Amino acid sequence: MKTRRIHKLAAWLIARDDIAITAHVNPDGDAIGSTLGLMLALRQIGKRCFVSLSDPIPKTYRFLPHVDEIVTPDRAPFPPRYVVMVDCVERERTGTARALIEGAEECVCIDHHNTSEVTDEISVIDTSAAASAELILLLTDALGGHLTRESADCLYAAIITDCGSFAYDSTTPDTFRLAARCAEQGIDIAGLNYRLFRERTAARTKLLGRALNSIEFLRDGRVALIQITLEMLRSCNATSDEVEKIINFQIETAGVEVALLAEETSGGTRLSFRSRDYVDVSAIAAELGGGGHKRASGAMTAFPIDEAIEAALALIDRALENR
Ligand SMILES: [Mn+2]
Repeated sequence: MKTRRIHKLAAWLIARDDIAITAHVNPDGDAIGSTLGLMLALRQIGKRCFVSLSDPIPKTYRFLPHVDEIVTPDRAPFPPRYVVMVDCVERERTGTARALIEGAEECVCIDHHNTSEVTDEISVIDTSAAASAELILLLTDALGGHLTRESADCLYAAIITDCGSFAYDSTTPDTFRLAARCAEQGIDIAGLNYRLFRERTAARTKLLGRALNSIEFLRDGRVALIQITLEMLRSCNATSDEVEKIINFQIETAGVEVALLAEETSGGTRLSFRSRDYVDVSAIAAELGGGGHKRASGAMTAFPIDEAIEAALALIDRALENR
């Protein structure tokens, strides 16, 4: 089934040219690595194509090969006739790249998220893939291209970001098989892992220290709370980017069911939630005007930090009681 669809998409691409490749806003490792991987495969078979993303590339991914060639949609090198959306299916999720899609003759998707939106005959949606990059590798084969050290770097980076270095439920035997094919190209496995998951700026390390020092365990240790104030960010010389991942330390504490991280901003409070087993934090975030997944969610509120925490804790308490 999957193979047949991928061959159909490959045939569609082989018959076309002048292609833009895009992905969702706030691009992650899979969005960036998969779009670059597809660009390299299409260039191998002589296609004119480029990658265009609405938002800037986060620092973590800026070492990937060809990442400098990614342009914002207003700087497209030519008006594309066709667009491939990677790692998302909703046109709105591509941000300003929507203009490219609207100016093109046709747009298809290749994605692994659960969705019912796509009904065309060409797009490939496969929720069994741990990353869109798995599908891009199979598409590379179907196009008659081959992996290179550069495309393997991009696709391996994409795979390990989405499956948490083979730690998430989404990891399948195929994930390992496809990652192994990347490894055969001589990629720097330890180096990629370090750059994508472990390397921190000094500011981030300092902020982490202050944050962990201030952690509060509430509700018999079932709730872990961290507050990041503007003063903490300033004193560590850290930016909002550097708050990311601190919440993992909270939820990875034995006995904790819900982690709440409240970050003070100039316009209010950003709340992040994680849960371990049973609390649906997407519902909690939704009540505060945000959203996300059952185990990871967030909301931006206009409340000052104390009030935002109070509101979030009331919802968390209700969820813990309703178990
Ligand atoms: Mn993905």
